Amino acid sequence: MKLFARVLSVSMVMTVAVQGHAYTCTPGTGQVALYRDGNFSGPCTILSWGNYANAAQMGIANDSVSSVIVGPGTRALLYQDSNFSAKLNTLEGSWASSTFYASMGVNANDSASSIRVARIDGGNIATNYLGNLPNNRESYWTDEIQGLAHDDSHWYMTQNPRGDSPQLMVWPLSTNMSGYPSLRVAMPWQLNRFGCDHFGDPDLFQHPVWGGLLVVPVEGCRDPYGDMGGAKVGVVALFRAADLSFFAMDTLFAQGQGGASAEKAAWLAIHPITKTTLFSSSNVVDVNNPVVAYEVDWDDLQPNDNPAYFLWGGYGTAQLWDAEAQNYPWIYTPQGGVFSSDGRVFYLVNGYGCDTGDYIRAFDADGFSPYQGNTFSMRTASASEYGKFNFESHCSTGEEPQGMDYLDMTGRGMPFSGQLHVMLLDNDEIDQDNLYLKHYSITP
Ligand SMILES: [Ca+2]
Ligand SMILES: [Ca+2]
Ligand SMILES: [Ca+2]
Ligand SMILES: [Ca+2]
Repeated sequence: MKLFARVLSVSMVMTVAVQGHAYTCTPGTGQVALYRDGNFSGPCTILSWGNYANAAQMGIANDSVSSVIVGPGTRALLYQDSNFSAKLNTLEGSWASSTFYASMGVNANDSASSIRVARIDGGNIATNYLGNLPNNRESYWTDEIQGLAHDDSHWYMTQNPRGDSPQLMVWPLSTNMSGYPSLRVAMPWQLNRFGCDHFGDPDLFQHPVWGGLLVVPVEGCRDPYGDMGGAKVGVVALFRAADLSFFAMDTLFAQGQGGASAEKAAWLAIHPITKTTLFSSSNVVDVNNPVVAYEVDWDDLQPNDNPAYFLWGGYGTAQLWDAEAQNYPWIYTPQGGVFSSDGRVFYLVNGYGCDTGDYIRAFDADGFSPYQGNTFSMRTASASEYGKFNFESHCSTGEEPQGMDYLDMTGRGMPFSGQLHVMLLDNDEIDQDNLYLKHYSITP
């Protein structure tokens, strides 16, 4: 917590210092200014929309950039090597004004050797790492913690503690999580009877009749309709946000269509604009196993303890495309997914063990159509111990990304800041797992 408070105070000081400063290089719309020294000092250059493959083209000494001003509506992609190799930083800001990056982030100072300057052709991405809060929190409620969601007053979490039933819990939104959840309940009999054994990263839907519903992906259930020959399936379970009581369930019938596991469902995300499209995937996302979009029939939903048909689909899909690498990345063990509140950016975090990579990837989700095949193009991915979009993860010691949520905490007077909130778990062998909740903002 101390670390987080320190990060916040530094950024506030920086904001004050920025005001009233006269800059040698002032970028306009579609431009960036690169400075040799920190805090926008020393020799500088202004670059317009385009690609600059080496230091000579950038017009500034190689491995020298220490601060950047990004003009309105502009995105700067900085690379450690020439010819756009080894992504260093994705820096962008608001449409209305310039954004000031007074430093380059972890291990990224004096490193840039090529740069792309682009228009923001998608929503703003929350790539600015603020810190952990809670930081290394260990408690009965952090062991195998899995996912995060919110409504206007509360956080909701899922957990699969070792040697105990999967759990749901709720916290006031104002908490710093140094205490204990205000309510924590075990997996109910309506799911136990099917042998379900895992809660994933949830989302929350405000139902006009039934009130807040926590929407949870659940794994390892025997098919509740009994029409899959005893095979296990992933399901969606709904719980009343008010008391975490069971409400209804249905199967994620399209999981594993491309060969991935049909019973895996580690995350789901409800589209924040349509509110009737629910996204999920199995344990692999690749060209054969796209993210699946289910249509949710909220209107006919009734509270009951039987399998209920509320998920439908034609069904739409989202292929995840990496335009820079020109491929559909193989994303193993997705752990959390969420949309920005305007629906324009889709975030997916994955990883478990050093061979799969621990990444937060951000995709352009503009123009999504729920009944068609869609392509979400990747805008950037996090790095570990590098740059502004730092997702520090030590896979060799068992650290594992978990669920995520998107909520703009600006101006709420809450312990956290930022818009994107991502869990990391340390997977201790001998005692309870410790939780790091990482926070990312759109602008520094
Ligand atoms: Ca420098
Ligand atoms: Ca370099
Ligand atoms: Ca979530
Ligand atoms: Ca521990």
